[in-house]
Amino acid sequence: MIVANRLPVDRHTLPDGTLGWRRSPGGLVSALEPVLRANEGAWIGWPGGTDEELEPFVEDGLDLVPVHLSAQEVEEFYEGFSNATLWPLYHDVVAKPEFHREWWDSYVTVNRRFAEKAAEVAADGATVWVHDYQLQLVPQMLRELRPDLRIGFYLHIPFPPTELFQQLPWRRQVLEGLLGADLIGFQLPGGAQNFIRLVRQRVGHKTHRDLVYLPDGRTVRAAAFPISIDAADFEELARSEPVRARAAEIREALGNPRKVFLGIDRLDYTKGIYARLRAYSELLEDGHFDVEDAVFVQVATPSRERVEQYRILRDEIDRLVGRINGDLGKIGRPAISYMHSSFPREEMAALYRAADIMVVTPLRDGMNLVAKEYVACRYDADGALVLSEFAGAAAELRQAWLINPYDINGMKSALLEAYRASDKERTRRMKAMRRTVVDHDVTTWAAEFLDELGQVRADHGKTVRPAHPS
Ligand code: GDG
Repeated sequence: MIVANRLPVDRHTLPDGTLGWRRSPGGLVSALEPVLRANEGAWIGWPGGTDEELEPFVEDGLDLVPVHLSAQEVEEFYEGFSNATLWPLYHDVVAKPEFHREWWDSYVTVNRRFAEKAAEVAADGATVWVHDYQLQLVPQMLRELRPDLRIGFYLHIPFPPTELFQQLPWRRQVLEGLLGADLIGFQLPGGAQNFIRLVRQRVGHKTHRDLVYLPDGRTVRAAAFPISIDAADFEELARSEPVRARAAEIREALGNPRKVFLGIDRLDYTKGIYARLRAYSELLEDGHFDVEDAVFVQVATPSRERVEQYRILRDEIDRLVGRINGDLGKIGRPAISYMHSSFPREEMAALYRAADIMVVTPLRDGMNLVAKEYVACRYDADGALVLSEFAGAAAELRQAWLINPYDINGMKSALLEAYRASDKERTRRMKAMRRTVVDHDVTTWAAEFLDELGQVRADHGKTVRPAHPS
């Protein structure tokens, strides 16, 4: 069973005007879908919206179990504690986290609702995989209700260093919440180490390497499982005739410049969009190339638009792009081609195909799937990736042009190097990165986590108790 903040489907209006469901795009859904089907599993999550309280339903053969959120809970649990407290705190405090006691209360209430729903639906001895920062209390709450379950937890975002995590007024409760799991997965070994250290310091449990020994005899393992993408699926899409034609059309529409730079991000302050565009505009100002030679295509997918920090960011980027284009653009030749919208997957693949240089410069990012998707789409082993050292992906994609996103001059040099790189150099780097992405795709990721989850209970856990009383 999967427990995640959102269900893997979105509401949409059918041609006859009635409401239906559409599978939300994304690697996580594709990776977990076959596992769920093979095990007759269910997916528990919020269906979006606050109006109706839905009953469990089946969509395209998947058992979906909705958890209802009220408008106030969306504000306090989701936009508040999840996205304005935990999100900035876990991303190096790049924005100031807000701490409000009523947001925390709502986080506890909603986590309990998810746990109760999971306890109600899970079969005896089932494996439950809980996802991400919105649901960190669920493992412990669920274990109390259903000690027979095997519980895994995966954090998609970074787990912060102890110095930052300590700011959280409810730090102990969060650590104890997570410790309800048998296995806790992080993107990088550093996150797992931060967690183990905190558990030792703050909760006082004994630890050894990646294991935590609890007083009740249970053992919890914390380890890294870097997430990936469905690489074959992306490559197939990129190779398809319509996507190739669309990629050519995009370059044509941009005026067939020599080089196309590309950024694709949720419009989020962790993604480093502002500094990236500034660095690029300075290269134009310095005269390294001009708007006839190159264009920067920036797609900023609308995100969390009701959270204040995100509204401020949107205005800042709007102003910056306006200023750069006003200062440096020519008729029919903007310096930056900026879109604040989201696109279908086919269009994303066409953009990846159309781009010579992919620019991924987050200030902090758990993994960054966009970097891996770009690599997967470059089946001709051409194209350059400029990648922040502070994205989890940098641990695997060592052959990218790695940059420190706080160092504007360093970023400018890397962009220029990527712009000027020889065919041979680009191919050498891209080939190596493609091997990494193809060898370790999202299916391997899910299989490794679930295998390990099986092992932990067998090796270190208490004997699984008999079926829970029904
Ligand atoms: C979190 C962590 C971690 C984006 N715009 C459109 C669109 N996307 C897709 C991309 C990619 C996904 O959204 C974004 O994933 P990222 O990894 O880049 O970033 P987050 O959303 O912050 O994800 C991150 C991830 O979880 C997984 O664990 O890597 O570090 O922050 O797949 O392609 N897809 C479509 N239209 C768009 O306009 N169809």
